[in-house]
Amino acid sequence: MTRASRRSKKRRKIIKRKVNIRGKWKASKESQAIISPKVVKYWRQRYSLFSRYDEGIKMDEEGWFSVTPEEIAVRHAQRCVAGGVVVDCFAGMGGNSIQFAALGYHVVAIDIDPQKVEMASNNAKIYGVDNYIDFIVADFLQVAPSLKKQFWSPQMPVYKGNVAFLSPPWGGPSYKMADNFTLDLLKPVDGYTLFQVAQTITPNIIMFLPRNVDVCQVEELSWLSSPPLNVEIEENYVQGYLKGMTAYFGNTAYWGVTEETTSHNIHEV
Ligand code: MGP
Ligand code: SAH
Repeated sequence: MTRASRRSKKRRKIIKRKVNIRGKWKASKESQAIISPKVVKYWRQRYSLFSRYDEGIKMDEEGWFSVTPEEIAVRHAQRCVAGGVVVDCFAGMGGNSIQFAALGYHVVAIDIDPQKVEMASNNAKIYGVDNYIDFIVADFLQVAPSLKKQFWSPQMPVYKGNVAFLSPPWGGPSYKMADNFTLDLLKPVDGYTLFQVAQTITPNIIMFLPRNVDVCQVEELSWLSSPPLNVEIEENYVQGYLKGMTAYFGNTAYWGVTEETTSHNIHEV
């Protein structure tokens, strides 16, 4: 190879590299173009929301700010009770349903918005778990009473492994304006009503709640049952940032109710 042809080969390589870099830059600009300013902050965290984001994950605006970060969703799934059915009562983009299914649970995923259910179903396919999830477009409050009959084995009507997972709307990103987020601020109904409705399905309830939630009120939910349910509350961090709090009730709680201060029941994850 002559000196001149070596130089021209090197030049071609450099030009190719420049083109590739430009291509990448263009692609990221294009994806930003469809991201509204309201959700850019969440888009920047996309891989902590869905590690397989680049494979075709679909999200809408509410989905961006509401989806449970993958690491936390994995944690929720690990805390379910072996062998049961999980009802994801507010399924959204499927962040939680996917991780429940990935751990082998059969999932009933409910959302009131048909477009969200379509996106969640698409997202579940990307993770290869759509066969383990029954998607339902419905108002959870309306369908809850019928769920037990429909999905529970008639031989084991109060099967101990079933879990109701609640990650309801918190009223948008402005939830953090409250110093103390009280349960009446949850949507579409207050936390007490929601908990009562979930209890018609199972006492094993997991609730994903804002980081500023009133933990005393959360503990009080366990007293809506007689005898009171076990309850445990944990703080959920992603890369050192507190993202939310999870309350585990019934068989999903490792610790029982203490009569001491609430902080005894709270731990970091
Ligand atoms: P955030 O506080 O809006 O974001 O939501 P972030 O990045 O912590 O911003 P910062 O500026 O406050 O530090 C944190 C997480 O809470 C989100 O990733 C969602 O998992 C969850 N989340 C937020 N909202 C508004 C909702 C909601 O309405 N419902 C549910 N189920 N989860 C929510
Ligand atoms: N955990 C989900 C996020 C849930 S956000 C995820 O990881 O993707 C809350 C969801 O509740 C929204 O998608 C909203 O459409 C849904 N929702 C609101 N009211 C509802 C109702 N009455 N019944 C069922 N779903 C409802």
